[in-house]
Amino acid sequence: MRIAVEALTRTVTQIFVRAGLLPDQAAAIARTIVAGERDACKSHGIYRIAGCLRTVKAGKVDPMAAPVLTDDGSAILRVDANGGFSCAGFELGAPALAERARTLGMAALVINDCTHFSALWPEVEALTDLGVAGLAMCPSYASVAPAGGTAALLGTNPIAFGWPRPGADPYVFDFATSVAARGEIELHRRAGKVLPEGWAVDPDGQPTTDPEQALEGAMLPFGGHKGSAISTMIELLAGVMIGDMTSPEARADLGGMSLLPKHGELVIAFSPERFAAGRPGDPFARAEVLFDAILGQGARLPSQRRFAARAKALADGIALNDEERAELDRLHDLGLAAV
Ligand code: NDP
Ligand code: PYC
Repeated sequence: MRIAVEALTRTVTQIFVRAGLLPDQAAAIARTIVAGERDACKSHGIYRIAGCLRTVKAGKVDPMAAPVLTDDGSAILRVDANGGFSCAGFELGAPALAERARTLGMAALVINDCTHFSALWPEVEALTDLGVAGLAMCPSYASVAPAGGTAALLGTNPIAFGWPRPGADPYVFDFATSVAARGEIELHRRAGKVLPEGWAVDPDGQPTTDPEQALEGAMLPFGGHKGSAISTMIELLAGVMIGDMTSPEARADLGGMSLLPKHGELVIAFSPERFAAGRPGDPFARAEVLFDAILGQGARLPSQRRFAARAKALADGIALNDEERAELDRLHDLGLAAV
């Protein structure tokens, strides 16, 4: 069964409105979730709806929150999500962020006090659409052991980067700094599949391929000590530095990991033209030389798989199985009583 992107967006928006969210929040969340499903990023697609609703029902996120943007004219723009989800907060701040980066060369958007569940590529793509390069990062909740450690401490801490390519899809990467996103472990658990070796340790710190044990124990950082250091940097820049919660604090605040975490996010935008001013060559043309060389070796660019899935979904609709359709109907009809 295939469903058009617009129709799925309407359905998901209605689910959130019926669950008591302000229409602006509901629509922003629906756009993000449907983008995940459209681009074949199942770990942050419609499967996330139930978790969002559980977090609303538990009173851990404010369904009526309206984000507020504060702009003192400096390079740092601030959005207070006021205890709501991050999506509407990012949408509020993104145009001002891109504008400030064009004016100053670079600028940062700090989002505080938000519940965060989403992939970051929709955000860096929103910036490349506005003609600037973007870097986004956030903590999550303690679920990853530092390299050499045995217990959950760091978050799965995603980091995403986007570079605008005139006339082509942007260069975008977006990944968890754990070997895989926690959402992937959950999807393996639901499908009754074992995990690949090297993803996680059990509660005793021993390697495991059992998703249940992994969820109770700890995931591992990607790239050993290198991923561990990048993840720690994210805790510092997008937690400590912006005066918001680190992953261990977010987990303690939530009292577990069955709900979605509340913390902050840091998004930085750069104007390639401003940085390259006075230097030889056009930065966008020079970037294309690099991308051509990568592709010329038979390698693919990150997000190429996603853009291909998007093109198919826009042409033919998004494929949902019977179970997924039934779950959407259930969430729509029962609202918060479904979770
Ligand atoms: P993946 O490992 O699936 O993908 C990471 C990136 O690498 C993607 O940009 C992907 O592009 C690219 N890629 C994959 N294979 C190749 C290849 N062979 N050559 C070139 N590029 C490649 O991502 P993760 O599982 O680590 O993360 C999934 C999502 O989870 C992310 O969107 C992240 O933001 C989100 N997340 C969110 C968290 C939160 O707290 N909000 C926490 C952790 C993760 P492509 O998509 O085209 O394959
Ligand atoms: O997939 O690791 C994850 C995740 C954590 C919070 C939102 N997504």
